[in-house]
Amino acid sequence: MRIALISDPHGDLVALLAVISDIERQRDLDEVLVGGDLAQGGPQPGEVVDEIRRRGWPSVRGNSDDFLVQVADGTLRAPELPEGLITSATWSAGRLGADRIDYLRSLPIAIERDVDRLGRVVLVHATPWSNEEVVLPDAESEIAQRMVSESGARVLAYGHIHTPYQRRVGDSVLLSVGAIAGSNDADPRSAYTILDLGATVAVEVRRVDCPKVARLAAYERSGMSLSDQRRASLFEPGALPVRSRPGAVITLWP
Ligand SMILES: [Mn+2]
Repeated sequence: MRIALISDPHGDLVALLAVISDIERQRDLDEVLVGGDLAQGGPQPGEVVDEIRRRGWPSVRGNSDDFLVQVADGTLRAPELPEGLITSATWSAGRLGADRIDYLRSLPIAIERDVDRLGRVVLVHATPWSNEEVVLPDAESEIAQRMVSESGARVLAYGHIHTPYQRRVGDSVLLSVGAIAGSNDADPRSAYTILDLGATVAVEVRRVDCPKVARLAAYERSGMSLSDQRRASLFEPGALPVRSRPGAVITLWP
């Protein structure tokens, strides 16, 4: 079974479409699963949600999806949040409208698949117990163990941290799939992961170049305000080291 895992498009349709065109060049994919954080932050929140729904790709619900639902419902209880974030989420929620907000609300916390000869494969946004907690690649082994055991997964995949990596945890594999919009590691390109699952787990991280001019133009057309800092951060490397060689296929188990 071959599954592509994508995550965190954050309303960036240009980056999502660049990743989709790379996915369409892959052979023998059985399924594409989405790790959440679909809409908040980018210039085309509605279009990103529509693209994923139209393709029938199942998604989990990220923390920023919950955030948009709360903003739309008027139930947000977080007075300490920066005003700019509230303004941006209010703009996104307005662009989404009630039907897409209901779709975000309906998303599950986890997606599970049973794979022959391997066992359960689970995708969550951040951890099995929270779609917000941050588990970095070098997290203590106790945390990595808890991730795997709470999900009961042979392979536990997550998004949220915007950097792809993989590690073995006992008899299981823990991995983060990378982000479509904005990597937090030294490679600023979009990242996603392909799993080849059977008696072994083979992981391929793919990095995809996103057309700069089109991406910036989408921000400018949207009318959303984009600080100089945020504009630069779209294309600049992040602080974390790159953990996996793009394109390399790593067989992790058994
Ligand atoms: Mn997130």
